[in-house]
Amino acid sequence: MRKLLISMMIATIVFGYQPIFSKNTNESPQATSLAKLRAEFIQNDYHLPEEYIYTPQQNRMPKKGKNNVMVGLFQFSDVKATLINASVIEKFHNNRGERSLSNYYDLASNGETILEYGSAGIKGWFMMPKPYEKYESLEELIEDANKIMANNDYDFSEYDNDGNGWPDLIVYIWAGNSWSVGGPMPGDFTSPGEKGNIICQAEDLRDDASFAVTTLIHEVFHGYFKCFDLYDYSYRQKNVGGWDIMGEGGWEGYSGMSAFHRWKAGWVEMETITEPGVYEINDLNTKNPNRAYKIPIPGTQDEWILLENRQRHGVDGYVLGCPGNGIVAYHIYDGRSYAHLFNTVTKSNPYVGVYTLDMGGSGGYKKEAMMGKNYGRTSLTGNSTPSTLPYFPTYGSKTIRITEVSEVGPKMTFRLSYDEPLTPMVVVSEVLDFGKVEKSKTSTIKLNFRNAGKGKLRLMLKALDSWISMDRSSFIGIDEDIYVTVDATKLDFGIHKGKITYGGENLDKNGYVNVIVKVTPKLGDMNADGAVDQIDFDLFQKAYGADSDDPHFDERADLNEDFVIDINDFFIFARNYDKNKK
Ligand SMILES: [Ca+2]
Ligand SMILES: [Ca+2]
Ligand SMILES: [Ca+2]
Ligand SMILES: [Zn+2]
Repeated sequence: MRKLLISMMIATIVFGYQPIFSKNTNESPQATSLAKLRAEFIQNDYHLPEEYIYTPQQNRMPKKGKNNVMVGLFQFSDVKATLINASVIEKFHNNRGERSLSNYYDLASNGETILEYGSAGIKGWFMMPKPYEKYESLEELIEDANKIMANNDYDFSEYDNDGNGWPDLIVYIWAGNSWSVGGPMPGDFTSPGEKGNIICQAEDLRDDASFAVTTLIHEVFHGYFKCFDLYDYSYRQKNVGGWDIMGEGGWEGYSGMSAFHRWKAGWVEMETITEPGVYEINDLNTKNPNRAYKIPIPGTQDEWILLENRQRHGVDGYVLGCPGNGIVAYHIYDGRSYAHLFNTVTKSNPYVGVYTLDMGGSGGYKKEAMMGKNYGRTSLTGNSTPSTLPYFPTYGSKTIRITEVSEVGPKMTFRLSYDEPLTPMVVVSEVLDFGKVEKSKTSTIKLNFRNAGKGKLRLMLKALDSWISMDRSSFIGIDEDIYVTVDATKLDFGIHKGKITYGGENLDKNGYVNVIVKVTPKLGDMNADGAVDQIDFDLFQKAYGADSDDPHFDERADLNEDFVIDINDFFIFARNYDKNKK
């Protein structure tokens, strides 16, 4: 056995074990593959090293009115463009009112911020001076591309708002498919460079997609408008669902923009309201006033409820747009500064910056989060699920009560009032995620219930699924921990979702906690035949060295679930190797 392990070890080293991460202080988080970033993040106890947290350079923000973006298209003698240049250029701008980068920002800003492309326009495909196989780094590609632009009548000062003599935003599109050609070809990439921001995108980002305008829009939002991702880099939860192009919804084609990000970009006013009364709220995709409200959560310094009225047209009609029409509520937490990792769950901070309150309880991309009388979803209170309760409750504070939400339309109304916390109010995480559990095992974790109201919580708990059990089914207290166990022996391989419901005499309605578990074979048993043996090793070896962007990536070999198959996975594999097999 020992000998076998040593030979396995040598095999892996010969494959080329690479350091997970090369630290480069000039690189932005987006400059690094997400998979690698995630690996670093998990190894560092769910924190990113300082050098990956960067501050936006506000003086390179586009101004109101017209702004020039410098765009170039490049191909190589050995990697030629497949699209004609006109089909790429029309993803930037076209006169037919069809989807384009310019059109998106025109709509999102209601005409306040216009993106144009300078007097030289968009040209290419320019032929790069060397074949692709001769390029070793992205920097080398960019340097040659810059020279080509300068030699083709691009006046860099036309693209310079901050007066440093360099374009504030450059977009370079590279012929080829970022998966199949390998080498330094970027997929999608944004970097706040020393002189200006640069976005590099492959003509064909993924195996089956031609040049995607929504990816370009997303990257420009990072690179030019200094907005951050709203999805959770640890992938533990969905935060905004389908309601913002910077969230996980972008992966599914939801390409609308929330009031939160339009406010960050300076295109919508956020009106703070605290007085009880009936308020009007207008379609976010209009120029009308009263499109977004901030309602501070009493008893907190930095938590608020954001209300907006979404209607599926304008940018909310792009591709899948937003999931539906109606008032959408978010829990905003300014306790995290708006920067990279603003919306990522960490061990020290389980609460994210922007979280869509999923009033329909549909989960996933939160397709039924919108409220309206027609949906029967007319109230959001301290006792609803989800609720207006703060993440960090202060004993005895008032709670926000949104009621009487009107019929859905471009002009909607709601009533704001406050509840005195005379009764107990449950604060509990909506998701209890067990991660991976081997099929032969059980796993137990703690679920914390806190009280934001007065008096003691009296709760009855019920697991709706036979594979979930709890150390007790009721309690009376203020702050209570329940130990929840999942029994993977009762389940098939794969992801399972279950529910724990809770209710009490003083609550408006029952609440629930979603339980998630991924049942796996014994770690290393890649073909799930009950043994970790030579067959598995052959499979493991094929995937070794891959990250999740790599076609050789095999999820079954990523034993520590960090989206990179490396020496750490190998250690787990070796530990589990079946000693009884040859
Ligand atoms: Ca500049
Ligand atoms: Ca096996
Ligand atoms: Ca791994
Ligand atoms: Zn992003």
